[in-house]
Amino acid sequence: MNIGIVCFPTYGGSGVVATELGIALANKGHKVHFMSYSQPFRLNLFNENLFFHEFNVNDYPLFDYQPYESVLASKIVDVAVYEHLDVLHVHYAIPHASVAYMAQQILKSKKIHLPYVTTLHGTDITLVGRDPAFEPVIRFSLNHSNALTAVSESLRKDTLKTFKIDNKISVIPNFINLKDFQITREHCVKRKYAPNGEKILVHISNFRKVKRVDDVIRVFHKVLQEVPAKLILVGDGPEKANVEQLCRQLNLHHEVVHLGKITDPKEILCVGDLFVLPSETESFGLSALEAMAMKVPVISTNGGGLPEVNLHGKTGYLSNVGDVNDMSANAIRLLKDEQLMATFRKNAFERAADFDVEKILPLYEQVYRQLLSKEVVI
Ligand code: GMT
Repeated sequence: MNIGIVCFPTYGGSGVVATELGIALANKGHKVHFMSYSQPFRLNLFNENLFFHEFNVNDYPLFDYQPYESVLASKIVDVAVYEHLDVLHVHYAIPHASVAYMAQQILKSKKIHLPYVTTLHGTDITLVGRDPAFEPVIRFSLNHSNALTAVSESLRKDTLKTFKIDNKISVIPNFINLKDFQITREHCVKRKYAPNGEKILVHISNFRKVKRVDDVIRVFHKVLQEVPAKLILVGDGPEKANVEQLCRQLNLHHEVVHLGKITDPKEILCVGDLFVLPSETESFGLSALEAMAMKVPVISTNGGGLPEVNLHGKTGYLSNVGDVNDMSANAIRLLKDEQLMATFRKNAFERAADFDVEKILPLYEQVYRQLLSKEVVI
C-alpha cells in the first residue's frame, strides 16, 4: 500500500506512535509518506520505503495566525496526486482530521478518492478538544473520517462522552517494538548516575501541567527519606522552570538529574528502577509502556487509560491523582523488597509484550484494507 501519514513532529506521544507505525509499515514493504512541517524527531529515513514531505508555513506580515491548515491540505493533495496514495492516516484530531477532510474534497474534484483514518491520541479530546470553540469542526471531521481509532478504551469512552459521534471508534492501543528493547541491563551505565548504588527513579514527559511533574518531585522527596535514590528527569516544557524551583526549595537539586529532551529514552530507562507517571490524565501512557518494555515497574495514577497498561500490584501500582503519600509508599515498598521488585520487573516486561508491534501493526493494516475494499463512486 501507499500510505500517507500526517503527524506533529514535536516531542510527544502522538508523533512517536505515528513515526514508529510508519517505520513498521515500511519494514513490511508498504511505501510510507510522512507529511509534517519538520522531520518527526524519531524518524530515521534510512529505509527505501520511507519518504518525508516537508511543508513550510511562511510568515506573512498580514496574518497574526499563519494558515497551517491550508498549507497542509495543499501538501496532502500534492503528495496524494504525485505519489498515488491509497490511504491517508492522520494523527491527532486537531486540526488534522478537518484538514484531511478538506484534502479529500479537493481530491474528489480531481476524481481521486483518498480515504482517511483519524487516530485520537488523548489531549486532542481530553484537553484541547474540550474547548467548545472547536466542537463543530471536531465533531464533523470525526464523523466524516472513513475510519476512527482511539489509543485506549478510556479514550474511546471519553470521546463518546465529549462529542456526538455516530462513527464507530476502534481501539488500537499504543505499541512498542520489543526487539528494540533487548538491551541487557548489565550493559547499562548505572554507575554514572548512581555512583553509590542508589536506586534510580525516572520520569519522561513534555512537562505540561497535565503531567503533574511536581508530584514526581514530591514522591521522590518522600522516597529519599527511606531509600538512597536519584531521580532522572527527561524532557522539557512549560513546567520545567517550576519543577527546578521546587527541587531547590526541597533541597533536592543534587539528587535530581535534568537531561532535557532525549530522542530515544531506552538507555535512560535501562538504568531505571522505577518509572513515575503521576499524570492528571493519560489516554494511554506510551512512556510507561516503554519503561515496562525495559523491565521497569511503573508508579502511576489511575486516570484515563493507565489501568489498561499498568496492572495494579503486578507491573506497578496505581494511585488516585495527587495522592503523593500513596505513590511514595508504593515506591518505597517496591524499592525495599528485592524479590517483589524482580517479580514486578518480569511482569512489566510480559505485559509490555502484549503491546508488541507484531500484534498491533496488523490491526492498523486491517483498517486500511477495509477502507480500500470499499467501492466508492465519485
Ligand atoms: O503525552 C503527551 O503529552 C503527548 C500526547 C500527544 O498527543 O502527543 O500524548 C498522548 O498520546 C500518546 C500516544 O497515543 C499517549 O500515549 C499519551 O497518553 C497521550 N497523552 C495524554 O493523554 C496526556
